[in-house]
Amino acid sequence: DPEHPWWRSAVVYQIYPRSFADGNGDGIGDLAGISSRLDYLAGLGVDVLWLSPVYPSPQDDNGYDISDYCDIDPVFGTLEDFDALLDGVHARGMKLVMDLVVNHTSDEHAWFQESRSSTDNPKRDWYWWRPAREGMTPGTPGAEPTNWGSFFSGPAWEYDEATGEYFLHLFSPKQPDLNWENPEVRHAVYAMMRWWLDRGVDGFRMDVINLISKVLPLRDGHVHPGQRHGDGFDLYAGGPRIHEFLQEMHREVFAGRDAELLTVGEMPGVTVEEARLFTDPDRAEVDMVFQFEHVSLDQGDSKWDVRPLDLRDLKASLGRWQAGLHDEGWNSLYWNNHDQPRVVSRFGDDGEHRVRSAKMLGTVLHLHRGTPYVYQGEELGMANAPFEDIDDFQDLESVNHYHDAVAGGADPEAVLHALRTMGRDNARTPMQWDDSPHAGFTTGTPWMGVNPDYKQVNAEAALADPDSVLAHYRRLVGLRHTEPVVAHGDFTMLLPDDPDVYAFTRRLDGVELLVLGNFTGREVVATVPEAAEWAAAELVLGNVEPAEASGSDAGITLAPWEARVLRRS
Ligand code: TEU
Ligand code: CA
Repeated sequence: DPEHPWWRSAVVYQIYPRSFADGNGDGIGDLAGISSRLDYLAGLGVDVLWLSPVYPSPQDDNGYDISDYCDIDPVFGTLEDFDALLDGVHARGMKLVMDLVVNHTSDEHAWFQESRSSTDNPKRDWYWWRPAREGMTPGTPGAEPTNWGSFFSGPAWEYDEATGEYFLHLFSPKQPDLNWENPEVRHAVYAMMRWWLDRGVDGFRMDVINLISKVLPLRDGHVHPGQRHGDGFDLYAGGPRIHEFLQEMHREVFAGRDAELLTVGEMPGVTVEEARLFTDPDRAEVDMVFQFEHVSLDQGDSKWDVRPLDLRDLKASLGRWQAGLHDEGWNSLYWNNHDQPRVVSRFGDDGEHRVRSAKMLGTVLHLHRGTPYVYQGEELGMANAPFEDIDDFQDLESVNHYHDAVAGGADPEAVLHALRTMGRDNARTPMQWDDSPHAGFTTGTPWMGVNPDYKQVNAEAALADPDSVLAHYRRLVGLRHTEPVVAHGDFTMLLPDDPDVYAFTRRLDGVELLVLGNFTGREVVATVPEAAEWAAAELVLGNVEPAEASGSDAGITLAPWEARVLRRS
């Protein structure tokens, strides 16, 4: 049914393979480990698994730097292990989506090795090579072709002595950007994508896919006060050919088989107006996008400028996305992924009310209109890690930022505070399976320390507890499958000015849901319209035993971090 594609009632589970399950005891998660945990995932009820990259890679950015698109990194296993995993996923009625990282390759990819070898190599133009700024000595500070900074600190250009030119890398110098202006590049990527689809995979999550079209000619960005680099964002995000490229990809790769597939484009900085275009089915680009607005509201000028969240901003943002894509296009819904801190620590309470607040956050997210994504461990209420000093961090983004900021005169303790709060490593501690050493993640030494809370917070304990966060997530996933109003109903935000309560209704064919979430550790009153009637309505799902007579005409009284889903028809 083209009006109701299958992914509108699906839930996706993201696996970060390095940190999920180690099958061979070398301390790093792998494909055999994932295969051994498929019953757990099927038990959660999710429809799709998305794997972060498992391709051969020097692992400079944990696999987001790919040196061979058509193989598996030995650290994760072999293509045979991959086929076995895919069979296991399909046998359980689930789908498997791969990460597609084609804004850049690794500098160790054969394409780049050729490209850098000489200025007249046939693959020279597959990447962005530029001479030094006019009048400047190549390789000296400030001689970069444009003034852009990279996402991972330092300039976005690396000088290559072999040919005396610079190459562009929006991320690390080991992640050179591919030149999508070159049709050979595009068709090589499409051929690779078809190769994976022919192998049986069910779609792609497309890494920073809105960065593939750059504004030509490449030029300097505005230098904001106090910034060392120019801001090139508007010059490389959502560039002039982005829709053309995605439509071409759709024609070349997905046409004829897209009904069974899932495509989701990761798009930093994308606006709701652009997202409508990207996800309008008639335009044949992608099914949905990952946007970043709601995970930027507790940040100032940069992600390291940490601010408290004002709940009204969160409601205004997500409410605008719900309204903006209500008739055309589709939302993806997420709190967490491998780049974000743990939501229970970020927007909830990872102390006394960890379980209850994790359930509240899951409830609010999963009752929105859109396709929810669960990031590994979120369903256990896993929290941020207690990192102490800089040696505890592994992610190049955090490590580079620390050294850069401290060299620039920042207070090391203040920088560490920001890393502990926003750092990507919070998401990357090993999955907590049980209370045995290293949480059952590995029999060896884990590549990254396990969160010491694993004795309490682990899958085995959660499976045995009907009141666990996991049991609650299983109910949320089930609700999307069984209640058409959850998948297909319309959405109305309530109480936009209330700083404490998240409230909205969903409606379809005479069925109406009211969803309430208390984002505080205090008892609060949700002053929704028709409160007394709603308080008496059927309780579909909650996270506390509701107090008797919790509703009056004045409102519904919510316990600390309470969530409630009420239904009337
Ligand atoms: O992330 C892109 C992105 O925009 C950010 O979330 C980024 O990770 C960074 O945190 C900016 O502060 C994608 C991947 O999800 C990420 O893991 C990769 O490092 C990045 O692209 C490069 O491939
Ligand atoms: Ca391993």
